[in-house]
Amino acid sequence: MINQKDRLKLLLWVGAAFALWCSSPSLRGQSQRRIIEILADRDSRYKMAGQKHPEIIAKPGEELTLRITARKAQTHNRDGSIHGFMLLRAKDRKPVDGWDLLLRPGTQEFNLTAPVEPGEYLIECTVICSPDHDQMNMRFVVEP
Ligand SMILES: [Cu+2]
Repeated sequence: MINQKDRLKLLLWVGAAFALWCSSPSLRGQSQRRIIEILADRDSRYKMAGQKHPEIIAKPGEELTLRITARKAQTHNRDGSIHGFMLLRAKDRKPVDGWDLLLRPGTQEFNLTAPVEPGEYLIECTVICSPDHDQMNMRFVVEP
């Protein structure tokens, strides 16, 4: 026979185990988000390690974590952002919901979902960060 106190203890243990299970994707057998590291550099270019012409290739609706490090170019926005990071559909330049980021100096992480529609996309800087701002862009491809 378990008494009231033991029952409460048991309940707490079950609750704690459940909270742990909920907070850990790997325990649930789900795949972790893919982490993509990007440098938004002081020469008004996006850079990715090992890529001469950086591009991101994603699956439709893929869950991504973008870890973006921003270094100040020449100018910045009033709000302190030094580069932007906006995703547009290439064929009509329609912005993708949730992908209009403003970058502060240093490293920030953004959890984002890739568009579900396969095709070509563009990432562009939205902060006039230097005279070279216009060429601050990179490709983003959603594979079918
Ligand atoms: Cu920029």
